Amino acid sequence: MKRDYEGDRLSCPKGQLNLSPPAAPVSRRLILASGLALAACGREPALSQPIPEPPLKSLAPFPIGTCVRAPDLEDPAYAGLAARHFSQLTAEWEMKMEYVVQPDGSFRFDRADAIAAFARRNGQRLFGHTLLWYANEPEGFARLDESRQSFEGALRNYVTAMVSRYRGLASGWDVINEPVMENGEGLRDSLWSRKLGQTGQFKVAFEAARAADPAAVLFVNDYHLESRPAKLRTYMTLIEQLLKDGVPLGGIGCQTHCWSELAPGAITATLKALAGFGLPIHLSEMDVSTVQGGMLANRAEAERRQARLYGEAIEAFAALPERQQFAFTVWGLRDRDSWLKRENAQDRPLLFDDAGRPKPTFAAIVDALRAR
Ligand code: 9MR
Repeated sequence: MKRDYEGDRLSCPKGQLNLSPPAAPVSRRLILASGLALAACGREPALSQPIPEPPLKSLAPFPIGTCVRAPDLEDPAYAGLAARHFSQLTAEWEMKMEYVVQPDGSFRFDRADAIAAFARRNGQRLFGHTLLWYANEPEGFARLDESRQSFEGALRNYVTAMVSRYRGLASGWDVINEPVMENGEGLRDSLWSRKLGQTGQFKVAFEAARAADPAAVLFVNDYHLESRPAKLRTYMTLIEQLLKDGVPLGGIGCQTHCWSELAPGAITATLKALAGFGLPIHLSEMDVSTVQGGMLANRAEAERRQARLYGEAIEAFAALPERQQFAFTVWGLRDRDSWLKRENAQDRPLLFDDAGRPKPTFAAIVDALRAR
């Protein structure tokens, strides 16, 4: 169905807010092992036909996701990896306000729609990321300096537009992203908290999302929970408070951006602690930097530890009660696609190398999935 979204804006030209909801929604080890097995029965694979690695999604009993960027889906190699291995897609940045909200207050959905269409074609779930984020304070909102009521109305309108547009395809949404301060000593100050109050911002965003799609699981999501105890404590206190306030929080995100030197066991302990609330858990953005933490001098060791961390994360996730296994998501496909590689070209944080070949991290995941 073709829809016209020209009318979706933060506010109408007279400065009055458009509060009406929009229209209805629209291993390496493994490869060697298989080769040896075939050789043993006298049927060696021809060199020109490498044994394909198994699709991760066929091995995982829970949804397994990655983030993607719309223009990259035009590249057959990238699209092939995304479709073959993953059963859930998160937009890396094209469903954020920074892309969607234009300076004049209008919304653009072209790239999010392209990702949604790709997911639909490939029988994948879409995960919505992210509605309210301290790092996104678009001009269109910042200029709304009228009464609190109009700011709140504009935020409700935005959340309603986003969530209802992908209703039925998006299994869940990060409603609040990264609410906890870097040092873990409290909640972040942002445009949203200043205008609506710490509690008010959560209430508005969650309630609008719930009304727009009662079936979507609504998440709070944060990072460095496994490496900063203060951050985990504050995050858990916030979750407790949201539940006490009756906010329709339905799931807990644990981004899991980490580095090779992270202590073994930290990811497991964090997931266990978060699972104590009984809500679904999304391990939502995993990558393991091989350069952060100073291991650059010993790349081989960094990569061994990195593979072990991926394996540990899968084991810990698979050990959660089944009803709490929302999804396990890695933050990108090939190393060269990673935001970390843009920060340090030497980094190799993901499951596939620059050429799209599976790495030992991939094998570690396969092994952990098979060992369940
Ligand atoms: O990986 C994302 C990068 O490409 C974007 O430029 C950036 C800003 O939108 O966001 C990155 O993704 C972040 C995610 O949305 C929230 N958690 C941290 C991720 C890495 O910075």
